[in-house]
Amino acid sequence: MKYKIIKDNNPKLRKKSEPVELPLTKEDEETLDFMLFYLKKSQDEKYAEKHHIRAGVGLAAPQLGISKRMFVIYYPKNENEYVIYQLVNPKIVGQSVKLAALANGEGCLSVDTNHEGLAHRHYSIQLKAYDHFSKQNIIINASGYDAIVLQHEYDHLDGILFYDRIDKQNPTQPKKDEVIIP
Ligand code: K3U
Ligand code: NI
Repeated sequence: MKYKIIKDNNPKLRKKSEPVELPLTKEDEETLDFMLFYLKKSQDEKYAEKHHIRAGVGLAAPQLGISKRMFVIYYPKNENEYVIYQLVNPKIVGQSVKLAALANGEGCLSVDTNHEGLAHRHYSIQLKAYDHFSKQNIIINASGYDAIVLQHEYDHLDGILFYDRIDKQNPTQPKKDEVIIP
């Protein structure tokens, strides 16, 4: 297998990733397409069980040991729509003062140990990127769960893991006016 998800004991996961040259090379396109394929398959219960993989809603290139600023997001928005992005050189250009965290904490395909606690993030963000899925530059205005997933993946590009954002002294204490997402 050409691609393998690396774990948090691998120092590559802690590196700041490099910007990607546009237009994309065939190799970068192949990586982005593999990441989308992987996420789709990971959400197919039978496939995931057979191949011993965990379900994920996002995957960043550094998690494959590839130090490039790209990540992919794939999850159902409602009964007939999916949130699908294959983002290249994303940049967060705006963020709310208001914070948010998932009530049950976060998980990560590169982290096998349990890290309980609130991972504090911005409640809403504005992000600019080139999207390989729609083949255009896009601006995403996201809030709540959508913004949390984007920030989790974005963090991977800067070598940051979700448990870095948990207050180790008070792991379950919300910040002032923080939105706790069920
Ligand atoms: O959040 C996860 C999930 C899986 C199936 C259904 C619903 C949710 C699994 S963990 C996950 O998807 C990470 C993926 C990672 F680590 F590769 F980046 C992304 C993520 C987890 C939690 C909050 C935000 C993003
Ligand atoms: Ni992760």
